[in-house]
Amino acid sequence: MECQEFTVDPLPYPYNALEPYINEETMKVHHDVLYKKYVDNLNAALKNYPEYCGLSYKQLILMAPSLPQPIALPVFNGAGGAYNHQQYFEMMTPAPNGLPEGALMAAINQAYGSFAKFQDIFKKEAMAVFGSGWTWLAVNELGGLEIVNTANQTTPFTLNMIPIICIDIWEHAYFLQYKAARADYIDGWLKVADWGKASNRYMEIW
Ligand code: MN3
Repeated sequence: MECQEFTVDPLPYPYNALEPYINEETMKVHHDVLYKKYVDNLNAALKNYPEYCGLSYKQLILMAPSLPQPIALPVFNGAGGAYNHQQYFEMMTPAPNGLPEGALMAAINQAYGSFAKFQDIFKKEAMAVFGSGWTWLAVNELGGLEIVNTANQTTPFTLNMIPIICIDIWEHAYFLQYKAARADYIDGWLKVADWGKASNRYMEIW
């Protein structure tokens, strides 16, 4: 039986739907070219290794260090890049409700004092990413909320954390529109972050 290859998730909204916060040109290149490249690279790495057929991104990421040497790094980077981008595009929305809900809102208030304070800290962390990487809201091993940065295409899974929502801090995510103004891009992302979906995901963890 032929192994089912990984595929690019279609954008759940039109390319221009996040304007003015993230423009159409950025979304087209980011989704259709850069995200796709990670999926293609992963499929290419696994092509001659049918024994790993059917595994999820998470499973592949976690087992990557113990995979045969020629594919260990390509699988780690490919599955990580594919997963991270899948999350990034899925967790933005042209119709944001602005605020987390229910248990996630309660946990944010408890951990950070208020959603406004949380957003300030999240932005500071995202500004502090050196080189290419991601900023996440995640749940740590103790069940607590944590804002964490990951380098390149590393995911929170490697840190034993469960991802809730993420922002791509690679320059390709904003340079076409914002040039070097990362702070403005982060402000824009905060306008389109899907806190409704994040709230649902947080509920599903427990
Ligand atoms: Mn990217």
